Amino acid sequence: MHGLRPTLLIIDDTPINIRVLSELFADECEILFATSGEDGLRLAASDRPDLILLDIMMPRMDGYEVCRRLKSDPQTRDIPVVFVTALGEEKDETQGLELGAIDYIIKPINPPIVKARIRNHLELKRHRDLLSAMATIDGLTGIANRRRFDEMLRQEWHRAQRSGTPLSVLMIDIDHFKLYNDRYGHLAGDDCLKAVACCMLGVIRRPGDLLARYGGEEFACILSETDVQGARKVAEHLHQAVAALEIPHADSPVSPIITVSIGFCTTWPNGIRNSQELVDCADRNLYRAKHEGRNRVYF
Ligand code: GH3
Ligand code: MG
Ligand code: MG
Ligand code: MG
Repeated sequence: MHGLRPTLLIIDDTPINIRVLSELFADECEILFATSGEDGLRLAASDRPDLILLDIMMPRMDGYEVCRRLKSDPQTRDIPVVFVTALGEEKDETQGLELGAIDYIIKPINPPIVKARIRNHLELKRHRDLLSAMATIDGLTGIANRRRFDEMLRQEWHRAQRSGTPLSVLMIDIDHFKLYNDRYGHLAGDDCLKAVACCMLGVIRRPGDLLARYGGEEFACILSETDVQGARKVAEHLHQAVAALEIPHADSPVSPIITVSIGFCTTWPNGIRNSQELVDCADRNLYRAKHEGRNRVYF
């Protein structure tokens, strides 16, 4: 969804058809169009529209083939496709729906009905996008959750393997947080987690990097294309930024304010063979940071 208005991609080789459909939706959608299947596929991949209106009879590549390709590409698979076509036989419609289209509209169209149907499909799409966004967000802090972390780590691991660039993972754990809850109460503990997450998010701003709540009072961070020196800078920045919040923690044995311990690991030169080893190594370093007195970075 780009901004507030959904984006509609119209693929049809006949310009007058594109015009009719564009005018029908111009007041509630951003309109993209293509006059060939090939151009339509390119636009679908680059602009990720919310819905595609697809003609069937087109030279070179017909709408069925376009739909087949859209549905076989992970990047475009989830975009709902609605056929809008003059082919009105039962076998045509069956084929369209079997290819994964959510609807099949036969020309000449009835504008108010088409408008209402597409509006309903867009509403469903909006709900689906919202659900999938919620499935990757931590409910308390609003940052990415463990599921999102695992998913992105897998992607970044493969990207780093392909490009030969380093990849770093940081594990961050609040020091003596049980004592904080004991002293200030669980609700204050929740507020503290939110403040720490928000503050660290202000540090992890580079596109391609990710800060996630890994569980409880533990956070994890993926730094793509980042070597040991780069990761160390970020870790120290995070460590200082949390301290700068100056959240009182009167019972902490290491400091009168909330602090974090951070362990990190970089793929190279540590001979890391897979993404799990990278996390395990960062976790071992976090353990060492704790063991050596907390409130520090270890790598
Ligand atoms: P250490 O310095 O070794 O990490 O000590 P710690 O007390 O932080 O670690 P420990 O694992 O013993 O305790 C973690 C605490 O974090 C206990 C748990 O109640 C608290 N915690 C985990 N998740 C939440 C949460 O969502 N809200 C609140 N308020 N507390 C949480
Ligand atoms: Mg046509
Ligand atoms: Mg802790
Ligand atoms: Mg912990």
